[in-house]
Amino acid sequence: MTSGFEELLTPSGGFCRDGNTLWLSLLLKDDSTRADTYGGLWLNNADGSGQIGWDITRNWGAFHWYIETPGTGTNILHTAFYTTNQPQATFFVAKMEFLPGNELCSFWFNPPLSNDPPPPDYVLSVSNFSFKGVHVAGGYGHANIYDDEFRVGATWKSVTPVAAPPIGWCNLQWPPALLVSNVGAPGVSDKIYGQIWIDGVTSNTGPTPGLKAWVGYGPSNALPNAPSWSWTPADFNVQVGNNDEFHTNFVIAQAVAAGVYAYCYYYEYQTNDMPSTGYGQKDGGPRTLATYNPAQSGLLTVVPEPALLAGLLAGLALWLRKR
Ligand SMILES: [Ca+2]
Ligand SMILES: [Ca+2]
Repeated sequence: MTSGFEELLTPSGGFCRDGNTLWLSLLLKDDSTRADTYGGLWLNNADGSGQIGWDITRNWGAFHWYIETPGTGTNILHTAFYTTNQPQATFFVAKMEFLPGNELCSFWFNPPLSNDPPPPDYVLSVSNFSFKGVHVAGGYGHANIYDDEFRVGATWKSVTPVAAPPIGWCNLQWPPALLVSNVGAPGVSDKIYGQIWIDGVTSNTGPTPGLKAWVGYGPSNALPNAPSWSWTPADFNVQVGNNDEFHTNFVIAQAVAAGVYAYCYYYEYQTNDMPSTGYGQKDGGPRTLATYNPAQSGLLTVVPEPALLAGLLAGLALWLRKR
């Protein structure tokens, strides 16, 4: 808020007097691998009686962001955005129109950044309320719930950041398939390479400040933002023309079941403000969750050691026979 906000206050000193509109935004992220946590952002009732209006929260036992009736555990909205153990943060925007009686609240999850708001993801009538503060909440177990870049303003533009330059192209460079055994000890895969191009940015020699990459693997029938995917940070490897190349290994814990998994790269370029992000698959991208193509992911086969040995012996026998 800049000036004149006193005019927005109710007689009891809360936001907002009827007839005003308040915008609010923040980044939410949950790195916890545990289900027994909760957290998010709550609005504190202006009369001091706890939370009111709505909460954006992650509830105990669920890996999604919710909008909740404060203090009741009753979900008003249940979003499709998984957040656990993922590098992705969720960008949340709320518009609160304070009206006589109930308020009209509109919500966006990961909206595209633009000069004007896109249509909201949800619009709700919320019981008459005003608030005096916000409560960054997290608790139970070992909560790793992050709130960042909290903004309050009078317009969409004042609470939405400027996006970083977009990712022009990115991929999973090599290899298209991997075989790892994790019996007796965690399995270490071959190096996995990925390349990315951001116009006028990655062409500078060496690593790009603010550019990060991860390699993830998970069930081939799940999108890469599902909590069943595991992510490993990748390191800058080498400059390849105008592209930055990253690389890293997977370490496959012994507990990971034998089977076939998908893998891909995820890139995030953060300047001052909103990061630009994208998934890298075999045929290049960037891909979003909406355009992610399972057929273009890498194929990771986790095999029990005896099978790997048997496969190698079979290959050797075939090779000997061909000689
Ligand atoms: Ca009202
Ligand atoms: Ca570079």
